[in-house]
Amino acid sequence: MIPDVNRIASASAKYPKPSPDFRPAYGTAGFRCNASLLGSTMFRCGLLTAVRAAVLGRHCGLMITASHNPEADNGVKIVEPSGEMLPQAWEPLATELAGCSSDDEVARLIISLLQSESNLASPANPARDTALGSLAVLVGCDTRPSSPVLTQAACEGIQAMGVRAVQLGQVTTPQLHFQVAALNAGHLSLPPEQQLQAAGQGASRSAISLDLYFGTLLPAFEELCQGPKGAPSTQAPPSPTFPLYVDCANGVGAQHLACVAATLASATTGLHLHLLNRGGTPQEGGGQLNHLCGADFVQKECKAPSGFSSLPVSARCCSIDGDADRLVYFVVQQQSEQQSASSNPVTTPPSHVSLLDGDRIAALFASFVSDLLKGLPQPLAQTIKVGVVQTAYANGASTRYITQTLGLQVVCAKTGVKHLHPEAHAFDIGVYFEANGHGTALFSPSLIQQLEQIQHSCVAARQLLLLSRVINQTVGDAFSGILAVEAILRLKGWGISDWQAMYRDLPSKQTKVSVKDRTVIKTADAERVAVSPPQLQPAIDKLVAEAGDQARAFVRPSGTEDIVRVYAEVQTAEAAEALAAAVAQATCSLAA
Ligand code: 16G
Ligand code: MG
Repeated sequence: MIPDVNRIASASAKYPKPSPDFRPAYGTAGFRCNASLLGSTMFRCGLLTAVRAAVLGRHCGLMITASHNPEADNGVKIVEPSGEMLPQAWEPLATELAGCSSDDEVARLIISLLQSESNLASPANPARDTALGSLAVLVGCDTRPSSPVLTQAACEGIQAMGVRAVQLGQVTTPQLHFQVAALNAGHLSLPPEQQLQAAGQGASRSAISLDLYFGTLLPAFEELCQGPKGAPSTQAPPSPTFPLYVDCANGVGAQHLACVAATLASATTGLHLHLLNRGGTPQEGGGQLNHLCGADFVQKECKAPSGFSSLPVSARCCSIDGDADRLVYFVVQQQSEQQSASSNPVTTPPSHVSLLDGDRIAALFASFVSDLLKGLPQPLAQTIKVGVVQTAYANGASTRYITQTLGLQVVCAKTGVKHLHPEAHAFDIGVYFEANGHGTALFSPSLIQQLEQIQHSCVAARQLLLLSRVINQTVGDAFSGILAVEAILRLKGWGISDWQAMYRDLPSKQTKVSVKDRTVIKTADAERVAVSPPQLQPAIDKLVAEAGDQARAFVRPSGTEDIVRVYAEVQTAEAAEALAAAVAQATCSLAA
């Protein structure tokens, strides 16, 4: 089962590092940098993912994307058989492998890893007897021009290990996670080898269809929207059609949403998706990936994405990111509200938006789950543990709403999906979201089993089950998020303004500062307290105390950029600006 060291070394020779000192780190979002530097990293990630598959005796995944970053960047993330992220214990191994100086070093590290990890495996571990050729790594990519070449590099790494590389072509990150989990659960099967070779020739052709993915989400959405059978007519939707304007970030989400838009519009749900920023080639008039659009732009700038300034008044809008694993909703403020003087669309600055961010999506999900729990029989309802996982960036008003109004537990985790996701597993229903729109909800297998037993006699149990199918539980998924939000708003009989009225965000300000070495800043308590340099937290505490009631501020070194991020939240926008500026200044002088 141990592959040939020479075969690995000679395959590696085709993908030299861009320079001897190139040592990228597998960080919060995997490897990510300018695409032209990534050939060796991608090949080596292919090797490592194949090792991971071999050690576990199960199929894994590899997603080639740089999400919301500029089009010239690219990146890669490794996906576990369960559809979850690579365990943190393996991240330093990925970093070490990407930094190896020679092809021999790469091959030796891979073989020693395979041997040591396989030895660690228990006698019952299926990996011991699994032939490498029966294992697969599913490879997906987004729409970046660099994706085909990098996909090829990753596939050659996988194949050098004797594992099958299965190209899914252009898929969203959550679709890739879903497919990997479904394959391992036996809900999908691998195509024959000849079909794989044919699919490999065209990067946009998927070797495994997405029928199961859409066939899980869409019927559950449709049934959920219908509401409890025999519901009073007051709960019926106020209008037969529900227009939703979707900013697709000129990314991979556009093509997949376009495939299901007709089904959604014609189904009983009447959800009419108007897809904007759909990408495509410049000749077709397609906009550039993530440029002046996408969830990151809208959330950070609080501005309407390109093409959204002249929509119908109060149009319901949402924005996804370049790989469709993030979602925020928004309403464009009218030009009159912004006292815009110019009527020239070229010079008119983007309109401001009222944002409904990840915190608010989490609050909506949690509120719906709370409603349904009331419809479950006792003692089941009492035993179900429901919680919400947030980060320090969650607006204090959302945390207060979830704890005080909904009476649910809130846990604060460190920034990054890999930190929130495991915390959500501690609950029977664990909703997690970052303010930036990354998030999902997890349902424990034992709860699912109990709900299945009573679903025919209990409407609330059936609805919770449907919610668990609409939501992609492997990772945050913008499509799932759209379907869940739309179904919940409909069932609650709510418009955007009702959703906004749940709570009022405290004004907040985010800023960033550059310091010589950001690693001198160490944090504790889910990044809410700076423990180093020692004078920093007392300085922040003093500034926060002076800023008044409900003030809060923290700093943390970014996991994706060479900067320190600063967050401040107070009762007025001016005070938030001032507090953020003062904390930034203290950080600069104390972390110099
Ligand atoms: C990555 C993370 C995101 C996090 C962000 C923080 C994933 C899939 N993505 O984009 O969750 O919010 O990094 O970036 O985990 P920062 O460390 O630069 O603030
Ligand atoms: Mg993303």
